[in-house]
Amino acid sequence: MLSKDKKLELALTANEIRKEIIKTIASIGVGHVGGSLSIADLLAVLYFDEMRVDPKNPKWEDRDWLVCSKGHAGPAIYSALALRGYFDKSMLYTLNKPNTNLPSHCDMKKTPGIDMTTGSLGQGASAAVGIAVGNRLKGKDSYTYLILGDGESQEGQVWEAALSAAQNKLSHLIAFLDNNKLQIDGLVDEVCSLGDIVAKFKAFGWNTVMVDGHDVEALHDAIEAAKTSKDKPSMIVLDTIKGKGVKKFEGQASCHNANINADLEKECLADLDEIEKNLREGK
Ligand SMILES: Cc1ncc(C[n+]2csc(CCOP(=O)(O)OP(=O)(O)O)c2C)c(N)n1
Ligand SMILES: [Mg+2]
Repeated sequence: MLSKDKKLELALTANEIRKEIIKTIASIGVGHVGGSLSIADLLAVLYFDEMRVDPKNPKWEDRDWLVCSKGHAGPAIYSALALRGYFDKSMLYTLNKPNTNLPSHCDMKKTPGIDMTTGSLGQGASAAVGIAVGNRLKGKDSYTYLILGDGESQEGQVWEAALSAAQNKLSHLIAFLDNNKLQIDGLVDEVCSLGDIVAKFKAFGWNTVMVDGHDVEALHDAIEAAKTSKDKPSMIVLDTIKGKGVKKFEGQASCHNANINADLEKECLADLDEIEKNLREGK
């Protein structure tokens, strides 16, 4: 459970992350907006509540690690990192521009706070397993967090990693599957359905639950429960909406990699301002 104040604070932070996602993508005119907006609530809970990190010392040996395997959601991670104080917000507006340290997909050699380079779908799952094994070998109690897409989970590599995590009893690996029902070409169910994804991860030997991925309290509670696991990795399946927060984008396959011009930016920010107002008024 979260206090009422903390719940409001995290929901407002998620909304701020969404605003930064819109502004940074609008600054270059195009980007992976849909799958960035769908994980904003998760990132608020991770970076502003659950994760043991030090923004002034991003490589701190005792930190918790985050692998965003759906590396095209870079703009979401960068927005969260900037708000958390890893770097100045002004850097966000270099997104994907020449010589930037914020390429559209996550790059651990460029961005403070990025723990693994990702973008080739599926690979982050194996990397997270390796990081979790490595931290355990070093005697660390750090958690490794992993964010997967639902379309991404059609990759065979995700399931090899899932087997390996269970075999190695990686209780400090906590994964999230952003079940926003859409991939590039349309509905995941129509392209190649994941079926009963909760049952599948359970069958692979993971603690598995499904939660509302836009409810900061449900996310917090699920992560706290996952932290009590003794011998299994945990998979928290997030019931989410691609493009969450912007009326024009919500549930639209076309928001995967969308153009945002100045007019659309204003429209998106107006939607998010309305959400902020409602949150502050307790609606
Ligand atoms: C191995 C690989 N194949 C294809 C791509 C191109 N690609 C980038 S994002 C994407 C769709 C991913 O869908 P999903 O995981 O559902 O992402 P989200 O809805 O969260 O944006 C694809 C096919 C890639 N990055 N890597
Ligand atoms: Mg998806």
